[in-house]
Amino acid sequence: MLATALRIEAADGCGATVSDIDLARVSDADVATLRQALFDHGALFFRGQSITPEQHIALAEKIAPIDVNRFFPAAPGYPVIAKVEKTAEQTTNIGGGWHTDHSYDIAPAMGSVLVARDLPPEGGDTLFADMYAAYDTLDAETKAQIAGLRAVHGSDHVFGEKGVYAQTDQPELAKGGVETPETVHPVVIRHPGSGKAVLYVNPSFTLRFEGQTREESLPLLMKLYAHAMNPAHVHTLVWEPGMVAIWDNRATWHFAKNDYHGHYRLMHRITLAGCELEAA
Ligand SMILES: O=C(O)CCC(=O)C(=O)O
Ligand SMILES: [Fe+2]
Repeated sequence: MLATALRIEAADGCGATVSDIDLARVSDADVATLRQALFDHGALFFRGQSITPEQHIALAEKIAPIDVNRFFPAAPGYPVIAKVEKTAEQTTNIGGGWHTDHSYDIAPAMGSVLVARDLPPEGGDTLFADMYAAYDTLDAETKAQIAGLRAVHGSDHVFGEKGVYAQTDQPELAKGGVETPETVHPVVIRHPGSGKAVLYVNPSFTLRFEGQTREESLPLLMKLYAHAMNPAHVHTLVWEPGMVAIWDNRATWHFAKNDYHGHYRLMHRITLAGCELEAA
């Protein structure tokens, strides 16, 4: 099949908008273009889509093998689709802090394909931060300080029996008993798809630098986090019904805003499998 003439335009702050494409029917050539654009831009946003759960699965499988998230409840009838849901009664949302998914895994998920199924009348935007830019714009001294460092990541403090979600009204996310070992990754990774250096620590799952306590690690971690949150490198994605976003977990962070209390929001997420990460 021939590639369609899809258009890719850099979005403000982070990511790119893709138009002139129907995600219900993508050719192999389109997928190759999209995969490279994803690695280069970190996130891709598609307006005006209307894909079924079956088409969502088919699209994800063309990009990468599916990695079923062990903490999220599945969409009824679709074990590989995770429900990212907040009811009108709940006060806590999923992903309501800066993070990148699965950094606690030995081979962290490459990315996600998220579909907007049911949106609140307003609010519920998702922010994306560009971790290539976060690394590139660090001063030379900080770059030298983090070169060769590795960091420990974990999930028990978030998804464990005594973790964050267990104490909220999203308790089904806390799968007590699924003990997850800590994982170590380089602080600056070489992105496996683009070859570029990326800052790979995040406020939700990074615990400390290897060989240091959390207390010893915090001053530098906080400095890196504050730098990465620079609004110049952040895009605010305002969702529309049916809209699709695909992000790369190695090149971006994301943050789901929780500003629509009293309204329902449902997203369908398919997580894409990734690989072990190497130092830049
Ligand atoms: O609901 C969203 O916009 C994103 C939530 C999130 O963090 C995720 O699906 O990984
Ligand atoms: Fe997330």
